[in-house]
Amino acid sequence: MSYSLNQKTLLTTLFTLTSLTITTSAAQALRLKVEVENLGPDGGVAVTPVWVGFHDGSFDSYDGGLPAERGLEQIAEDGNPMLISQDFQDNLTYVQGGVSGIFPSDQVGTRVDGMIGNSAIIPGTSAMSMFEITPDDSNRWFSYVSMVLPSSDYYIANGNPVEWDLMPLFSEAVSSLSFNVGLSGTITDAGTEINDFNTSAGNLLYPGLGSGQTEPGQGEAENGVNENVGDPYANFLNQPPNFATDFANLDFNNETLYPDGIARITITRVSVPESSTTVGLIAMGGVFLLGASLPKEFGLKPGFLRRKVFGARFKSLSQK
Ligand SMILES: [Ca+2]
Ligand SMILES: [Ca+2]
Ligand SMILES: [Ca+2]
Ligand SMILES: [Ca+2]
Repeated sequence: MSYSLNQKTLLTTLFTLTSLTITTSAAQALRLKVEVENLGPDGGVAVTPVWVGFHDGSFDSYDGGLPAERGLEQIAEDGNPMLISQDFQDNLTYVQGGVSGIFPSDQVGTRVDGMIGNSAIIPGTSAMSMFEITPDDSNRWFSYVSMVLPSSDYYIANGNPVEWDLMPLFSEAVSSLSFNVGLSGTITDAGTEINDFNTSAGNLLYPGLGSGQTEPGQGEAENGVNENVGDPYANFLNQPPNFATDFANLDFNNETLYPDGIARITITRVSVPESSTTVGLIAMGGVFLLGASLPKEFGLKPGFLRRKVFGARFKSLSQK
């Protein structure tokens, strides 16, 4: 095939522009791997796929002593991150000026969020996802929320929006950040659902606990506030006989059983993305993992959306 001079000029120009686009996006985005490992003992508590968000410090998921807002309630009761993700992407926050509610935030730049894992992360297992973030103030602070299983509305989360600073990763002072979550005394009851094994979630992971809830949102309203959990299952209704002995390893506040908390989160700086196409794929990955993470009662088989939309390539990028 031959080209006229003008065609050659046009092709050269297009190539140069494409290269510029790729170079620009490569310089702006930072790829991070976020891994969650369940550190609990055999028969210990599991966590639902972990919702994570990167923001400018303006997203506060909860305050102890205040009521839980809608997205936190949904993930704390059903492990479903759809609402918290939507509110996060809409630049909202759940606490402002010492009051809980649905408030617009003053987020500067674009928030990034997504999920780690697509099913319960049980003791001895881990899950990871890749994220493309902007390494400046807009994505400087890391937040996480995940339901503790089995429970009616227990969760782990950072209530302080500026607890986890990624600036040391951005500046390359360190290549990874690692911290333990769900340490004794820090697990929270959302105060939205009465603690009851007849309507709790995650029971099927623990034979002998009964079937628990059969659809999302099942359980009596508690009308309470976010509060740290004391004796984990002491106030659960419909406790099976021999609960204390048969399910002893569920006591997440026992520091002998959980010396390092329930889980460890590790955020690692991976590499500069190869092209703007890769950036787009991974940015969407978080969204589709939301679909893939939905429990069976939502009518979606795990991985359905992921396979349908991205095929094997997306799987290799986002999951292990
Ligand atoms: Ca807070
Ligand atoms: Ca509820
Ligand atoms: Ca409760
Ligand atoms: Ca429930």
